[in-house]
Amino acid sequence: MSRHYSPVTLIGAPTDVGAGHRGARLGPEALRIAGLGEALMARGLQVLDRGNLEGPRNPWLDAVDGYRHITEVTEWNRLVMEAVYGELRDGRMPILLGGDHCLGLGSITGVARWCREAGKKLRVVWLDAHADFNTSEVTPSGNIHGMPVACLCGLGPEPLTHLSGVSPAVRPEDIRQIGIRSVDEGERRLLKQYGIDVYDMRYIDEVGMRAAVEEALDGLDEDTHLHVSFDVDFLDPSIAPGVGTTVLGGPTYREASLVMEMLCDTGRLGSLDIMELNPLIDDHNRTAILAVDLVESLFGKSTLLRD
Ligand code: 5AB
Ligand code: MN
Ligand code: MN
Ligand code: MN
Repeated sequence: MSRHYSPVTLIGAPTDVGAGHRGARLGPEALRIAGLGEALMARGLQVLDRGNLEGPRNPWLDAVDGYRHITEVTEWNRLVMEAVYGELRDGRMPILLGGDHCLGLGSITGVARWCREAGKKLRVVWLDAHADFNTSEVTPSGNIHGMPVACLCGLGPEPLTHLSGVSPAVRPEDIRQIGIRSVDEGERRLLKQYGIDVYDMRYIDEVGMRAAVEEALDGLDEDTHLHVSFDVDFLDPSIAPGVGTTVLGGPTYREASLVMEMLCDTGRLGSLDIMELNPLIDDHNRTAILAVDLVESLFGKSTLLRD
């Protein structure tokens, strides 16, 4: 299926300031070396690689008041928000190369800001083993990569919840989470309280990936901007070992390919994050190569022969 896409822009965000392991700062380079830009060009897309954003270094300190590195996390998110928003304003599709997933906050805040201005609806599909809905009170780690979805929904510290001045940046009902299988206790309560639509692995086992994704995409129309936030730990660690926080029991290669193909089929993809890749704990860059393969499916590569 060929489809018209806006030109895409790669934006590297080389930091692990929100994570519990160091190494995700090397994610953008690993994705480039795995051939992300070339693969998209081979699919007929116009690709501009803007190189990497430059933000504060990771001071690697303990949590203060339930947060690690909140100042640095805020600055990185501000940079990401401006970069993502700027691309959309210029009619381009931003692809954020993480970097840890705390930056999903800046990316989606930038997307939401643009959607408000353009009069578009927003649907966020969050592919992850984790719900990333912790707060300073309930976090087991203080790592802010476990908090971006809560911050997007207005729950969190002011500098993070008000990155664009508007809070909540995203309405909870515009978010769908797929692949979830590791949720902390307090986090579970908050997810319920905020009514987040979670397609956890148990549900996927029971109804199948196709039905889960169909439900998650229900109601998408031509006025909807689809943002995909792809935490690579969404995938089963047997195929994707190169992430800091692996959780057993994730989607197989076929299931993940199906998700990407179904997201592609909507024709509404408007922005993408590829996050949490940590080449230091990978095996010869295989997780980056897999991520590139799945992104190709998101942009139309398919094994489907029947119409
Ligand atoms: B990721 C954990 N819930 O808050 C926490 O990889 C893990 O962006 C968070 O999904 C994982 O520390 C964050 C235990
Ligand atoms: Mn995540
Ligand atoms: Mn995760
Ligand atoms: Mn992680």
